[in-house]
Amino acid sequence: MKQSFYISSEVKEAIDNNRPVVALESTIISHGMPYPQNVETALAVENYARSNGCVPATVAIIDGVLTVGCTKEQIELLGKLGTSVTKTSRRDLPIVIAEGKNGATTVAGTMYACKLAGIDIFATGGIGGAHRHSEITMDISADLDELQQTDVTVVCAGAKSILDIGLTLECLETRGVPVIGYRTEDMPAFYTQKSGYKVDYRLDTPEQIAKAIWAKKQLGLSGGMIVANAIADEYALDEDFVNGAIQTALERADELGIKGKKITPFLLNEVQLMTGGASLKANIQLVMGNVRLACEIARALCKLRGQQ
Ligand code: PSU
Ligand code: MN
Repeated sequence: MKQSFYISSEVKEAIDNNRPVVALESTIISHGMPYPQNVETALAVENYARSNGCVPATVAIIDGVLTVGCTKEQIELLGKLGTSVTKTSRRDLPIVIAEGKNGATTVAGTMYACKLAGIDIFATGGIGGAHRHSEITMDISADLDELQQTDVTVVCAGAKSILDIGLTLECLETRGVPVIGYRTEDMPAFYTQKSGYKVDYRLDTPEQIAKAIWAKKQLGLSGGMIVANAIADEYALDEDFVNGAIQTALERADELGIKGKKITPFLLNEVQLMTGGASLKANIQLVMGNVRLACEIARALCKLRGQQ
């Protein structure tokens, strides 16, 4: 029978030799941005990581194989296929693999692949979380439960306010997931630097973050960590402008009765259509910023491991 899991030799070699690796997810490619900007961004991010002494590991399911370290051609395929690729969270993994399909892994799906591969750091745009009214609908992303159990640090620009960020932070606290603000006390809201909520801890250097990851490992404390890295000021969008678009998107989703795994991609797409090029540009820039920070943390962590 075909193997269900594949790790590229470049990624494997880096892990085996304590060289820094940064994982990247693929739902952001297929469901998070339009073609061709999705492919351009995914490839630019990989190039950036390489030129910064790190090995990028884009994760996706390709023809039924959970792949850590996709090729350029595979990234192009995922970008072109877009939302016709199955969005793959933890619960979707076995079926997409058994059916031999292509799957774009979410934060949860990617974290699980990182665990199998032995990758500590993963950079993305925004995480899933507790949706608005989730106290009634129970629509809370599997990303949060994955963060509870899987030992991977996720560098993100916070969560979009399509979610209830306050409830998301409560869920993370319950699950024992530290939320670290990088050079900020504020929980960022993806397109904007502030959400109105605070992070748990502020740390100002990649070395301090690496130390926290290392301490967690030494204690055998399972579960992940969030590093919230706010979008750079020059790329941040106007709060009222974004929130207006989000409000309209939420009303549309309600009218159309969109629920379940479709709701996040629907809201992302609506907001992107309403805010046009500005939000796409912001999205691309914040991902780049997160990869930059993830590379620095990955390098600092390798240094700590090397000293053992
Ligand atoms: N939020 C974004 N961009 C994204 C996602 C969330 O701003 O691309 C994607 C991520 O892959 C995340 C997933 O893991 O959506 C969460 O989906 P759900 O809420 O269905 O778990
Ligand atoms: Mn959901």
